[in-house]
Amino acid sequence: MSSEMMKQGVLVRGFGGFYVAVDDEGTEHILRCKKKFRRMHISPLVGDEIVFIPGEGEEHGWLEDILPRKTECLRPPVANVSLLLVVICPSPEPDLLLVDRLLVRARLQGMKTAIVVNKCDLDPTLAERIRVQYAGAECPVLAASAKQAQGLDALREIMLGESCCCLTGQSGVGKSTLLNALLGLELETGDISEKIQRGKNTTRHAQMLISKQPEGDIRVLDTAGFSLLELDAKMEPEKLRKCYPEFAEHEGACRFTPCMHDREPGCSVTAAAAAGEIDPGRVERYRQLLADVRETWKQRYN
Ligand SMILES: Nc1nc2c(ncn2[C@@H]2O[C@H](COP(=O)(O)OP(=O)(O)O)[C@@H](O)[C@H]2O)c(=O)[nH]1
Ligand SMILES: [Mg+2]
Ligand SMILES: [Zn+2]
Repeated sequence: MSSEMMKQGVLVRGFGGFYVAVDDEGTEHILRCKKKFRRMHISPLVGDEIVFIPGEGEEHGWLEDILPRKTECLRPPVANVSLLLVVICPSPEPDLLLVDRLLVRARLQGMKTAIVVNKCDLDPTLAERIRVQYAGAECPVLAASAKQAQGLDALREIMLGESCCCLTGQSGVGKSTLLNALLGLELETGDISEKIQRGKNTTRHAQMLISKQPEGDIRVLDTAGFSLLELDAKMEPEKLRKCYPEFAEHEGACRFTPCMHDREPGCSVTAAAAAGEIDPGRVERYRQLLADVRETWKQRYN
């Protein structure tokens, strides 16, 4: 095959052993996968930037190459997620331990993060309270109401130009409603799925949606599968504190070095939390996660 026939694109979904790629013009191509990938134990993932040869007529094309991945997740299987949007809302009540777990996971994988406080029509004060708590966390907090179409422009703005965004969070916080409002889609939302599936996640396979906006493309996954994931079983307890930007300036300032900022005497993080310089809730939940990570780390050798 000559190289002039090669095109670049992004994998948006897979089905029955085939893959669907979208090229720069927004055209979809159905592709077969070369055997070499199986030999190399590489599975193409939704989100992969690829090189392919388009099919002709009824013939499907060929997936030729996968470009290096910036990020990679296995559950759900997706590549190149660059921005994780953690959605919370007044009801169901925010689970901040879950939020922090997701932020840690995203950081470990090299993703940027933001918190979206949806349903601000129900409680206009929640977003500001969350903003205060996450002030040092390098995680912008955006207020939105999918129902009343509030805050959507700011949300679109941070999603623009990302190689792939993913909305995550508890069931019922309004992820599907938000995506519908943001991108003019018609994804199934709680009202329907609760009747049919008794509130279960309706989205099983990750699929990338590409929305043409006047300012560029927004690429987003339609899956909620990032929710409720455990921290990586291989995570060293020492790594956890590095996922908290609030702690950075305290590294080396504690009596013990290294300090896990747990219950050690003379801990600078403990002092900063007591003085209200770091949100005490964030520190408390960090310690809960640290206990989890330590436990998992220990059990790994049993
Ligand atoms: N009041 C209010 N309700 C909302 C808003 N966004 C979503 N909902 C409702 O919250 C419920 C769950 O929404 P859904 O999008 O299915 O949540 P998901 O499970 O996170 O995808 C539905 O009944 C929505 O109508 C909002 O901004 N304000
Ligand atoms: Mg949903
Ligand atoms: Zn310390």
